[in-house]
Amino acid sequence: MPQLEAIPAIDFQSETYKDAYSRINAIVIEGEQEAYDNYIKLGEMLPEHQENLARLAKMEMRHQKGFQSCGRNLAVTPDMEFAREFFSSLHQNFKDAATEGKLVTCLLIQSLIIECFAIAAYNIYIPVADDFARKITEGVVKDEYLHLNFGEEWLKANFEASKAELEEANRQNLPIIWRMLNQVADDAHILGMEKEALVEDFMIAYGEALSNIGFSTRDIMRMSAYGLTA
Ligand code: Y39
Ligand code: FE
Ligand code: FE
Ligand code: FE
Repeated sequence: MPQLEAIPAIDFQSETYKDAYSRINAIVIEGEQEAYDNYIKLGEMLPEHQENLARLAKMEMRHQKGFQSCGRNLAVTPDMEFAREFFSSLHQNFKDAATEGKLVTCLLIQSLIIECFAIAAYNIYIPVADDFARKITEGVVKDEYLHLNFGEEWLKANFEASKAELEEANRQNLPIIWRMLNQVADDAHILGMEKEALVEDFMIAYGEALSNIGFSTRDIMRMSAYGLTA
């Protein structure tokens, strides 16, 4: 159901809330760590952008510290083992692509898919967050648009040469995002975040990114729904 139709008071101290938060908070902390690692790796693959990519990596480190403080503020211990497992498929795919020198695939995984996932999750979280976490998340989401923009700009400038690899990387990795979303839907719901809203925000951000890079509306429809029912 649309999440604005009714916003019941959320008890941030209830055991139910804190249990769900221990997983979602861990996912975000792990995600920020992997984003840091991925931008460092991208800097090695793109020496002419290394300085800029190191700045993006540093932002991810700050995000991680911010979200760790959100967990502490609620006296929640993040379930990091769950989070590492949650990211393992994407993590492996990024690692394999980096080993094979597939820069375009690495950019699609981190700067498009993961950043759009973060943008959707953070935007949907802000209105239902506790006051402390809301302020932190508002600062973080601004940075995530910069990260998405880096990937868009590079891929746009190299569109013709990247197109085939982007399509293949989308085919391999987008279904993983839908699976990840399904895995956290129940916990997200407890935090006041509806799966439908997350899917919608992700689709909008990802579709806009593909459009900015140079894909046609027809391509975007085909690509962004890939694996949605998986
Ligand atoms: O670029 C970034 O900072 C991305 C790593 C962060 C990803 C966060 C993933 C959020 C998914 C949470 C799902 C909640 C429903
Ligand atoms: Fe609901
Ligand atoms: Fe981040
Ligand atoms: Fe980011």
